[in-house]
This record gives sequence, C-alpha cells and structure tokens, in this order.
Amino acid sequence: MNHPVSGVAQLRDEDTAKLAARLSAPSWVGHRQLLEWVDEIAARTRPARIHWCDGSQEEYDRLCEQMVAAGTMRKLNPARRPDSYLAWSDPSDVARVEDRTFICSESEDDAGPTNNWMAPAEMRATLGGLFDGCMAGRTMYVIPFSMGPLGSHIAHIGVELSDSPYVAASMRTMTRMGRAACEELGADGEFVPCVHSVGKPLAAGEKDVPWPCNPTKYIVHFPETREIWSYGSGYGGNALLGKKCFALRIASTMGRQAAEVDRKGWLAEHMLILGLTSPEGRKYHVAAAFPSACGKTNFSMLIPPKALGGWKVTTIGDDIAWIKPHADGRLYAINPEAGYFGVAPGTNDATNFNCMASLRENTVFTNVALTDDGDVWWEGMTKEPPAHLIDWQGKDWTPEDGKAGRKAAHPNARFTVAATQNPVIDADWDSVEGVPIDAFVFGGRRSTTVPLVTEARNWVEGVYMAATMGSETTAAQAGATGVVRRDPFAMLPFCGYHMGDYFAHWLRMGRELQAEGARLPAIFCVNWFRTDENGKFVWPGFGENMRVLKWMIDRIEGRAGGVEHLFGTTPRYEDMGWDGLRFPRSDFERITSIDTAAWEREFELHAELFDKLGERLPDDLREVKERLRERLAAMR
Ligand code: SAT
Ligand code: MN
Repeated sequence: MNHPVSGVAQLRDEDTAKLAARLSAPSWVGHRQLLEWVDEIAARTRPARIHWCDGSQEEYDRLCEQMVAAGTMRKLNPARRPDSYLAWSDPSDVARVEDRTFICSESEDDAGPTNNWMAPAEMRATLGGLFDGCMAGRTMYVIPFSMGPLGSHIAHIGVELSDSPYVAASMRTMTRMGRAACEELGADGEFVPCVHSVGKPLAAGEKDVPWPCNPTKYIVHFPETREIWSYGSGYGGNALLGKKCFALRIASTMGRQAAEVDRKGWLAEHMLILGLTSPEGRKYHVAAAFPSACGKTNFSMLIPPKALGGWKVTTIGDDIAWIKPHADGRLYAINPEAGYFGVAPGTNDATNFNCMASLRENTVFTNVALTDDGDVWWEGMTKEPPAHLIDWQGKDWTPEDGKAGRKAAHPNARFTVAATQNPVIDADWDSVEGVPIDAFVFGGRRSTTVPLVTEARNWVEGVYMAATMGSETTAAQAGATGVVRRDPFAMLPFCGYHMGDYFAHWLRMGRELQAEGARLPAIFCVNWFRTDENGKFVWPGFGENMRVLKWMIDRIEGRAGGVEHLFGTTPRYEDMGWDGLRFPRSDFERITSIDTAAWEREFELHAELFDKLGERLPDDLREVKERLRERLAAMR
C-alpha cells in the first residue's frame, strides 16, 4: 500500500507534528511510535545530528563522498570500475562474531544450547551502559527498510538506527530502504527496531579514525520484543541488521510464532533461491541451504553447461529465503534482501561469470586489495596476481608475499552490490507473491563422508538429514577455519530460538501440509567438497553442479533412476548426464561411496548433537536415527 506524502503528514496530530519537527523528520514520516523511539534512542546515544534516510541516489552519493573524505573508502578508478568504492575495515573487525552474539529470551531454555544467552534484564543493563552517549559527535542515521518486496504479504519492515554511514549506504543496496519503506509503515504499521553503534563516541574536536569500532562487541536479539541491538562492529552481518539479525534470527522466531495461530507458520531460512528453466520451457524453483562462504552466491548464478541442452538458471536470492505456505498448498519463497553481500576471494570469470558481470560498476568492495591503476583484486580473481598491490591493510604487496602466505585480500573480503545488476536475475525475483518451491537442497562443506547427492525418502528423513548436517568452518565467522561442526540447516549461528523447537517447526509444517493433501518439495542433501588424497576437490563444482540439479528435477518428474542407500536415493553413474564433461566412473564412485566406518562415527556426532538438544529434540528424529543406524549395521 502506498501512502501519498500529504496522507502520511495528515496522520500526524499536533504532538506528533511537534516531535517530528524537533527530530527534523521529513514530511513522509507519520508514525508516532517510530518518532518516539527515535527520540528515545537519540536521548540515550546523544548523536550530534539525525539524518532520515530517504534512500535516494543523491543521498547514497553523498554518503559515499563523505566516507571518501573521512578515509573510510576510496573511490576506484572510474575508467576501470565506475561508481565503485573500496573500504578497508579495522583488522579486528572482519567477520561475524558468533561468540558475541546473544539471544536474550526470557527463558534460557527458549534460546537453547546452541545460542549464547543472557537474561534480558541483565543484557539491558549492559547495553544501557554501552549505548549511553555512544553516538556522541556522530550522525545517527534513521534507516527504514523493507525485507522483501514492498507490499508482499511475506515481507516485513524494520528500522535501523546507526551511527555508521557505511551501514546506511550498504542498507540501501541490501534492502528496499528509505522513504517508500517508511510510507509502507503508515501511521501505525509494525516494524522491528534495530539499534546499531560502532561504539566509538567522538569528543569535541576529536579526529575520527577511518573504520571506527570497539573491541567490545555485542550482537543482541530480544526475540519476545523483537528488538535488535548491535554494538562495537561495523562489519557485515554484525552491523547490517536486516540481514542475519532480522531476516534470520528474529524472523525465524516470528515464523514459528505464527504457527501458534495458523498451525503452519512460515520459515526464515539461510537459503539461496534459484529458478531453473528446462529446455522445454518448464520452470522450477529450488531453495538451497549452505553455511556462510560455501558458494551460495555461485550456485544461485551458475551457468549450465551447454552440452546439457539449454537449461537456464536465474537468481531469486543468494543468501536468505522467507517461505510461506499458500492457499494452493505449495510453499512460496521470497528473497527478503535486495542486494548481495558476497565473498570476493575465489570469484572469477570461470567460477562465477555472472557475479563478475554484476560487479563491473556500482559496487562497494570491502577488504579486497587495490591495484596500481585504481581497481580491485583478490585471491583467485586472475591466475597471475598483479606485480604490485596495496593489500587490505594498506601495505605494499607483491606475488612474493603471496607465496609466503600473506593474502592481499582478507579471506572474508566482500562485495556489496544491488541484485538488479545480476545479468541472470529472475523475472520474478521482486514478485510480491514469491515463487513456488519444488525442492530444498542442503549442503555442507565436507572433505569426506557425505556423498555428492542424496534424495531423502520423505519429509521426516529430509529434515533429519538437514538437522544433522555438518560443515567445515569458513572465514565468514571469526575463529578457526576448517573445523567440522554440526550446522543444522546451515542455521547454527542464525536460529533465534531452541534448535530442537526449530526442527519441530519444520516437522509440523510438513505434517500440516501433508494433512491438507499438499505435495511437499523434495529434499536433497549435497556435498560438492569431497577431496582426494592430495586434498584436491574431486567434483568440478560451479556450472557442473547443474548436472546434479538436473538429476533432482528428473527425480521430481519421475524420470531419473537411482539406488537406495543408507539414507536415501543416490544416482548411479548412468543416471546422470555426462555430455561435455570427462568425469570418470571411478571419480564418481569416490564421491558417492558410503564408508560405513566413517558413517558410524558420523552417527556418533549426530547423537552428540541430539543429546545436546535434550528433551526438545522431536521424537521423530530420534526414531529416524535408530532406523538409519540399523540400516548401517545391516550394511556391514
Ligand atoms: O557477514 S554476513 O553475516 O553478512 C555473511 C555471512 O556470514 O554469510
Ligand atoms: Mn549467509
């Protein structure tokens, strides 16, 4: 619904008008509660000024100019990379901080054993101290944004108050931000309040640093009151609060709560959404969950091998999906975001041509290296690195440094770019209805054990597979990389409530839909990352993943063969199309084999997770585990 400016202004009574004037709110802000909240937060954080973001191009350009002047970003050579910028963060502020992320529900049990918890009152006291005067000397940006297409019944609105111009500018790219989102709120619409500060107040006359942040960091969620508070970081998911904090942690709790009313609720998932058009012109939609920095962006934009005969992949989303049952019994998904905050290292014309094309202009790069001609570079962008670079910490870099193991770009370096720049954006990516999902795919990064692809025999076993997923950690989260940890549904750091309840929510939604006679999406489990004895990936991945997608669609259509193994159906070599790819049967066997000893250990790890989740683990999943273990024993 659109509210004309005068309409919103008319909604103001006299007091509201006074408050709006005091806060220098533009005429399109007519939401009393929003004004009161901004007033309250400003009183606590004491910014030097307030800026209401309208989301215009002029505003974006001005923010960027200001950041260039402040040394936060530099403008790239317009001949090489038009309208693009490079930001280098503080070296201590380069990734999400999971150990500083809190779910502050009233009851500790509701946050569950996989989340950090603190009592809300205690956390509020802590935040009270931290936020007191924390925006001194800075501008507080009021950032209204819609997660999802404006006017979609699956979308929700948030407002972020942030003292970071980098956040304000990034939110314009990553969400539908500004005046239209605020008008959508009208006079009394619901919004999720998000407060963010880099935690570096400026004393009078104090000179700012290029990337202000604070060694003390808190990323805090109050699920009952649906609030987000973030302190001390300016980077990625720590600071762009629409993304992981709202679109996953808070939204996951909202989706489950909704089930208390309508029995089904909805899902907020760490999933890309892609459209798949067959050579005959039939359209399918796949939602796929992978942990951070496991190639979701690549998968969502992949270019199918020509030899497969004219399949087309289009992108609806690259990171997050909000999924709701429709009246027709199918699950429809929207991408709540409007941009991509993707991993730069490893991206090149061969691994992701469409992504590289998206980044040709109008892009903000963070923590990549600077070339001598004012462009960007990162590991893997070209075969040969340039002879000289300035690395992400501002130091000279040559290929010799690279050989010595010093990276020019931080491994979690990112690009921020509008989805509309993607040459294979799906025609329905902005649809208010969303797109109907045909298949769910779950994938971890596993060098061993997990086969290339398995189709679950049914919804419950699919939920089991997703629930017990493991993955080797990446640079997207602070801490060690390459450690296998359980990452259920790729949601371990993103589920806003008890993981056992989350599994139950998935199971209930499946049960309810089936009871209504709906055909549920098929569930598949994949692993692109099995390695050989030299640590090299066996499966070529990227565009060749289309072969796996094609097998999935053929299964859904009842066309493709496969064999049943331990926990589902897997293709035989002859069930997949190999035109245009030399991939020997021996390699295929290597990445699809089931090593019973490895699976016995794997089940121990499943059991460990289940024990950790305790009483809230649904019985259905315990039963599946027992059944699968029996099958495994029978295989020996
Ligand atoms: O920094 S983000 O949380 O936005 C990226 C990621 O971890 O997926
Ligand atoms: Mn992600």
